[in-house]
Amino acid sequence: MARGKFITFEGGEGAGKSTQAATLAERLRRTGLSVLQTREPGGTPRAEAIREVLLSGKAKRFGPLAEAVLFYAARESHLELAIRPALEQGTWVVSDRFSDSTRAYQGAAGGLPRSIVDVLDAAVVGSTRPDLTIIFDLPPELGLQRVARRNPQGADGERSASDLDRFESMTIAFHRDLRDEFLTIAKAEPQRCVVVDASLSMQMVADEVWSAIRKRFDL
Ligand code: T5A
Repeated sequence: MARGKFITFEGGEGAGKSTQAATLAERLRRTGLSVLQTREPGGTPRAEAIREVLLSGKAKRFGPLAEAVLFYAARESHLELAIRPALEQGTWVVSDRFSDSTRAYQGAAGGLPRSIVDVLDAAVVGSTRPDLTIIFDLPPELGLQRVARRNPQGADGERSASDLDRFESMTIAFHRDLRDEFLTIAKAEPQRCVVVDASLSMQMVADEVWSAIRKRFDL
């Protein structure tokens, strides 16, 4: 049986990855493919438990190395129990975030040396690399506005910092570093990565994603 394809979505906050992952998974299913739509951190009970710790901010005080180790602990479970078995059964995997997020968030923006992320990646991910990575690019101000609109307001109608998670609440400079790093990754690996303009309408972004999929795979 042919191995499934492994597609990852990457980008900053509010870039529209979750929305587009659902649209793509549905579109692929309509072609008759079996599809696993998943996310990081998450995708298995153990990884979802680690997600709660990370996004609550409880691990922030331990620094970017400890956070990166936790992201890779979640990724190891995700790969072992969900991604690799699916790919082996011919199922296509669409993952909302993967290793490039650690490179950008804990590495470039968080200050963890790239060499350390590379060691963790080699140990956990090994050869299970994405066949295609779509990078959703948009100005961070726009992504954060979308997140703010989506998040519920308090009873007083005001939005407090506590409505935002560990990474959404970082400075704008942090989010600009993220954007730069995702574009740097795309430039360094053009055979794997395609950048889409995530500031467009949902329909236009979906069309760009589908066009990238059709160009890369024989569908
Ligand atoms: N992280 C993750 C690390 O630091 N290291 C790692 O190794 C990994 C794997 C995960 C956090 O963990 C960090 C990164 C993240 O901060 P999360 O909640 O999964 O947390 O965060 P995100 O992946 O950023 O998910 P978001 O839901 O915040 O953003 P999405 O998925 O990019 O955006 P989406 O689709 O939810 O859309 C956001 C809002 O915008 C609207 C949607 O309806 C929604 O309301 N929208 C649009 N509006 C206008 N035009 C469009 N084209 C739109 N597309 C979507």
